[in-house]
Amino acid sequence: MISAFCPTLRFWGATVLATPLAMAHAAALNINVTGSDGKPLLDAVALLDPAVGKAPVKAMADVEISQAKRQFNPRVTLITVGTKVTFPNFDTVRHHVYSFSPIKTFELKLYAGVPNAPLTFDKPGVAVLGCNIHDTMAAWVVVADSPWFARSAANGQARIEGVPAGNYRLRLWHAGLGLGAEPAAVAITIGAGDAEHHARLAVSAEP
Ligand SMILES: [Cu+2]
Repeated sequence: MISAFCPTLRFWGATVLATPLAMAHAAALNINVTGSDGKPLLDAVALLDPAVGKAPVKAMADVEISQAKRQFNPRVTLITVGTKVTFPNFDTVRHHVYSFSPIKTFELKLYAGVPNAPLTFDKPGVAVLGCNIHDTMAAWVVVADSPWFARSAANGQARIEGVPAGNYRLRLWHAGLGLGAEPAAVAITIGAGDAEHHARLAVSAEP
């Protein structure tokens, strides 16, 4: 009995010492995202909002959307409100990056290298980026107004860590859904342990 009990005590001692008090009951939400065909979906975005009120967010540092081989990299960028983004061009051709999206309308006129000033994304939502010269170039910037978010990997898994116990609404987005076609938010309760959620999105092909 004693030998089984002592390691537990040590485990809890280490956990409490290493973690701020407010995070003591934080857990993770694992989301498994598939498309219409049931296969794992890459680059789906999961945002967790408190059921009541808003949680403060901090701007992120050193975010870059580059252009190389006439493509944006990454294609989907997930940032918090207030984050500045730079758009370095590593191609020898010039690009002309723009967005007509209401959350961030801009134009970086025909340029090579790195434009002088980064752009600040100060409203939540999704901005669709294109290039005036190369029609096939497309990228998306998802701006989160919650500190709890994740993007799915190629295996369809997204993991939101450090979520305090409580009630939340989970929102999901994917570029293949088209504007305004996101599924309704889902109620999620986070307790002491990690939670799991499976979502099947009406996405039939990569955009
Ligand atoms: Cu271009």
